[in-house]
Amino acid sequence: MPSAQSRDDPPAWWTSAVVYQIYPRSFQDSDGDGIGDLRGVLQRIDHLAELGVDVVWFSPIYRSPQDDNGYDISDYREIDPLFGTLEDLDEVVAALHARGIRVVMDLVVNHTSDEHPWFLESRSSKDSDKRDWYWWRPAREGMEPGTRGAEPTNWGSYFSGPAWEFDEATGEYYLHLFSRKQPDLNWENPQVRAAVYDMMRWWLDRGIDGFRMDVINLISKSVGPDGRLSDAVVIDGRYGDNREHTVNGPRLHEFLQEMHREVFEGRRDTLLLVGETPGATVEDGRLFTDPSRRELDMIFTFEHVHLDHGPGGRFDLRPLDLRELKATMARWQTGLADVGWNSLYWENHDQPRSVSRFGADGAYRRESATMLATVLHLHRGTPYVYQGEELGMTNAHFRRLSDYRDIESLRFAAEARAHGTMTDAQLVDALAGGSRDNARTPVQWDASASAGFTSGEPWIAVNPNHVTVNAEAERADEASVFHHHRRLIALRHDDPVVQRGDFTLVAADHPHVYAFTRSGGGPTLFVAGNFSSQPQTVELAGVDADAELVIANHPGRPSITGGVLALRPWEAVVLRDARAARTGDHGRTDAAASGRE
Ligand code: ISL
Repeated sequence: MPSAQSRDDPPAWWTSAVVYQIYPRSFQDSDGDGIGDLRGVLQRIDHLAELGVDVVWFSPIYRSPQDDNGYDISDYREIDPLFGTLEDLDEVVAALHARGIRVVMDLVVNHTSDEHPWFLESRSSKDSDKRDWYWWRPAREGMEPGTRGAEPTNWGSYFSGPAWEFDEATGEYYLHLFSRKQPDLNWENPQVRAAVYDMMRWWLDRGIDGFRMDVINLISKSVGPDGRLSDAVVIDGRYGDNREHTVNGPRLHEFLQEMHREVFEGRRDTLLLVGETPGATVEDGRLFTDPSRRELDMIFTFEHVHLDHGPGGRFDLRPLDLRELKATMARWQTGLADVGWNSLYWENHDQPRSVSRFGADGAYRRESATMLATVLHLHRGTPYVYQGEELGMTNAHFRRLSDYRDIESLRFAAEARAHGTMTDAQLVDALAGGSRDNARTPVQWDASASAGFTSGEPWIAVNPNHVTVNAEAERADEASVFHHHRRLIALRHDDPVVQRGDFTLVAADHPHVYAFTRSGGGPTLFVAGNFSSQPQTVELAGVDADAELVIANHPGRPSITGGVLALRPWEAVVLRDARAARTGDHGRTDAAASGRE
């Protein structure tokens, strides 16, 4: 059976771990200002402990003007007063550690806020000793500085519009791949790298257990050539595609290996290092996560969450072809089977809610959310549960542009209106499908006025379906999305086949059923999920009619006749090889498995 590291290494602790992502702004408010905070997290630690997660990843809580909800940092060593204080964080870390839960911080070092002292000094003068800490360039030759088209390159920003901002004071432009308030750091400058590494060591010395590295594969750039003009709205047809010059640049692996030497040497075994790498391929994933290269433990791929993107990207969603999803996931499973490691996710603070996007968030919300979770958690890799995913929280279904808060969505709407590329009705539909705000509505704790999230006015509307979709109701129902996640997490902790068994896709061409096996290190597991509202059948060679039912999301046993499994709408099952069940290796009952004792 292949290992996550070289074959004779003991498995790393995170090969059997599950990570829970907290987007603090929307998790739990404790002081009534309508924004989640660290003391609010303290109120919900029992929820995390009952779920059984091993790690909590906090989206940024550092001091920030909040232009991009904290992904624009103005002081890496201070907590923004919105979220509390360093002492509050110390208390949260201690409380989580006391429950055996590690803490990972979000590391945003491709860019800072334009209010960071480094940038304020850099922009103060062309002769500033920090001028070269960012990317400054004069206007395109022969063009009047500050006029449209005079930007140094034709690059577009991920948040619509140009990727260069003109600075009147020094008559030059600075690069920002994201918002104009998020200037890109110049990683070519060794002083920048040294300052980042020093900050990272400071956080590790404070007792955190690792980093989720924001767009870390953008830090090495070739700033000069124009990008291809494309009709992709996300890069905007009026601006060039910067990605060929900014994704996985020439010195990226050099920088990551230097970071490893400067920051992680001697601390490795206890840490979790996960890179967010938009545009990374399986081949890149092998380079990033091969332990012998000492770069990262795992990365977030985007290939599977871009399959339903039309030419217009996230705001142009198309129906997903399950066969493409299966092929993509399988490619990553096999590509990292013998070296490196996968992260596993359906959603996060940047993605729509998976039960709305890939499932059916109406009549079959519970079934489709539990089916999606089963399929994801039974893959080989480290699963990430995004806050509310364990409750089957759905998209916001906002119908007014004024309900949106996310800069990416608001900038897209402003550009679309300015250029008349969409009517407001088309915009509302585009945002309702793809906006990041879908995942940023407050966590729904109970059926009370603001879902138990705040006693004040929430910064973004609470989903009205919180009256039925909430943690309190989920906890009371053994067959709920919450308890199903709890059982999946427990299964990962208990079963070495789940942790590290080989993945083999089955029935790859089936348009509605996602089926695979996991084998090696224990009895083979058969996994199948019905991605449709209609009954389906699938042939599972080798599965016996009396196979042990390990986990299910429908009552009773599924019908298995002659190796053919019949699945009810959105049904998911995990079956364990019958031979093992006959020898009594695993005493779980069917009823316990499906939570219908
Ligand atoms: O999800 C995306 C691509 O499909 C983008 O919306 C997202 O901006 C990109 O994945 C990078 O995300 C990270 O960096 C951004 C920040 O806005 C995101 O929240 C963060 O996850 C800039 O820091």
